[in-house]
Amino acid sequence: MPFGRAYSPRMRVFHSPLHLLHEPPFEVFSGHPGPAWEVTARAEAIRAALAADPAFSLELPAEHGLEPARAVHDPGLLRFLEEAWPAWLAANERAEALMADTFPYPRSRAGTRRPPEPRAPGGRVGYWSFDTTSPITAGTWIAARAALDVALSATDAVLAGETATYGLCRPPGHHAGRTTFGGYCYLNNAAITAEHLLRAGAGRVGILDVDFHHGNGTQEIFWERGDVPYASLHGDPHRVYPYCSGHADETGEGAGAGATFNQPLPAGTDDAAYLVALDRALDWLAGRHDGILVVSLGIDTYGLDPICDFTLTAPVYGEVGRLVAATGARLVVLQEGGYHLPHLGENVRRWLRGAAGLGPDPAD
Ligand code: OKP
Ligand code: ZN
Repeated sequence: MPFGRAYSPRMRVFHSPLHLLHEPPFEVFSGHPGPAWEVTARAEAIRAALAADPAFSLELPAEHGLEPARAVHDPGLLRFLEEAWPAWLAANERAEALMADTFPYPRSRAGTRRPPEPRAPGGRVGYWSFDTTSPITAGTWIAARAALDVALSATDAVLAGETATYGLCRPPGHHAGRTTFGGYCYLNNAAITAEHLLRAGAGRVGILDVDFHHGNGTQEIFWERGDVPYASLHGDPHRVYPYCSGHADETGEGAGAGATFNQPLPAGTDDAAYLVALDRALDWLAGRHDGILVVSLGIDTYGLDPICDFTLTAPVYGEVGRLVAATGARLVVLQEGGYHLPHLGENVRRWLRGAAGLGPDPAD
């Protein structure tokens, strides 16, 4: 195994100020154009909470280039994300954001040929995206690449010997698929991380997705693969976004048959019910990986989250972190969602303190 032994007394946290360049001005959801929920203040709140706690050391990421992303995403998607803003700007002098109005939906052209990628930026964006919550703005590509560098730097630290590291990724990643972006996500940080670990010789890499939403992109990327088992607990897609994936009978196909585990949960899921579901997910993952878990960490399971409907309380995050670390796996923890700004940083801090075996801060 290519792992080193460089232990740090403090948990290494990676973050990048470049996320500030991604400021989606709006999203369209449930028929309403409204303010974006995925805002810069989210990552700033998390960074501030961790910076104030001596248990964590904050570091900037190292640049990794696009090769790791190419191992997961279609080169056409990466090319589009890179070119989209300049092309849109050239065609629209006062452009605020780029978002699709048309999706080349496969069923609407059944029996006809697969359409070529459109040339107009306004058509191209629908070719590579799947929803109306993820505008592209001037700094989106830079921020998405920085979030990936954050994830990969956290990963390299684990490969060098750390037991658990945290990547403060923004924008998040688990909704982005091989050929599609959406759900506030442009590059799938967790999936690229898992692939990066595989290529470093880590053996099978498990992904535990505890964001409120199903990680449809991550599931799709590893659907037919047995080397990256994916377990997710999330709001039931019969009720909530992303609506079309995350049902319990989705378990993978081909070489990936049985390597996907979904637990859809009802509205109002509380701490006790959540811990039961977590226990099942950890049981399922046990023995399916070779000692490293990538965690897609969402705090949108919180009772006060403005766009989700579980009722978790702050102390449970410490317990979840503790239980995940108690599996004995090394952890690369990557930030996904979480939208109640006043408590977001504290809840992430509790999770990570639990994972570091520290228990809650006596000041809490
Ligand atoms: C991203 B992540 C509800 C807005 C929902 C889409 C949700 C994307 C979630 N008012 N918008 O998994 O937290
Ligand atoms: Zn979420």
